[in-house]
Amino acid sequence: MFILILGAPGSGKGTQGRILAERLGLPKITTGDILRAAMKAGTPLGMQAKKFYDAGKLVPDSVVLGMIKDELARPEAKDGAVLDGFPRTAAQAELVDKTLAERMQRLNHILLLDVTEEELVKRLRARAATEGRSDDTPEAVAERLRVYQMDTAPLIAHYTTRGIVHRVPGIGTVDQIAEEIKRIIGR
Ligand code: B4P
Repeated sequence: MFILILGAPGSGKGTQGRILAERLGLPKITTGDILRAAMKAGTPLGMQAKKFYDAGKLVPDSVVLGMIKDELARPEAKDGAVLDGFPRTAAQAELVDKTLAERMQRLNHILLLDVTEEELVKRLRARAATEGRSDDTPEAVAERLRVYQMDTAPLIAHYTTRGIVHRVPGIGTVDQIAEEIKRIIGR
């Protein structure tokens, strides 16, 4: 089973993706974590990504598409995965759809975490104070929210036509939201 967790920055994709992947025994593929690790290690991917990442912009598809292809090709992901942080653009969605279709697979569920902008900003501000992530500055957060609306939110319409999008109220405790996801997926 392939499940995509979709939502604005700070909507809780990482938190809920982790819980869901553990419960279903699926690998979680998180493009943000992969990019952060690459930047930390100073690999060519990390060096290419850094200036976009720090500014809150999407790392260009020309850089990210190959990485996504490699991740989906990993043996652990052959029967399913929780996708956190991608697809995020039309080109990424096309790559994911095509790669899975070639394997006679498809995205089964899309969980759209619905959180107000006010709450998103509050959460990211709190995380900036504790973790100091380089893209949690007020300027980068504003840009990430703008980019989400412009590039990623249109994917909702793309997948809604397939009837696989579930809107999940993303405000409440982590456990309450996880329970709601369990109810929606049915396990
Ligand atoms: P990501 O790492 O994906 O970051 P994000 O979408 O901004 O989400 P984030 O991790 O911050 O928040 P989450 O929803 O998990 O991407 C960062 C950057 O990497 C992008 O800007 C881009 O540059 C690059 N990138 C990544 N993927 C890419 C791709 N496919 N293509 C191109 N570029 C890409 O929320 C977590 C926060 O909310 C935490 O602080 C958590 O404690 C809190 N939280 C969770 N649940 C909560 C709850 N119920 N109540 C209160 N707080 C909660």
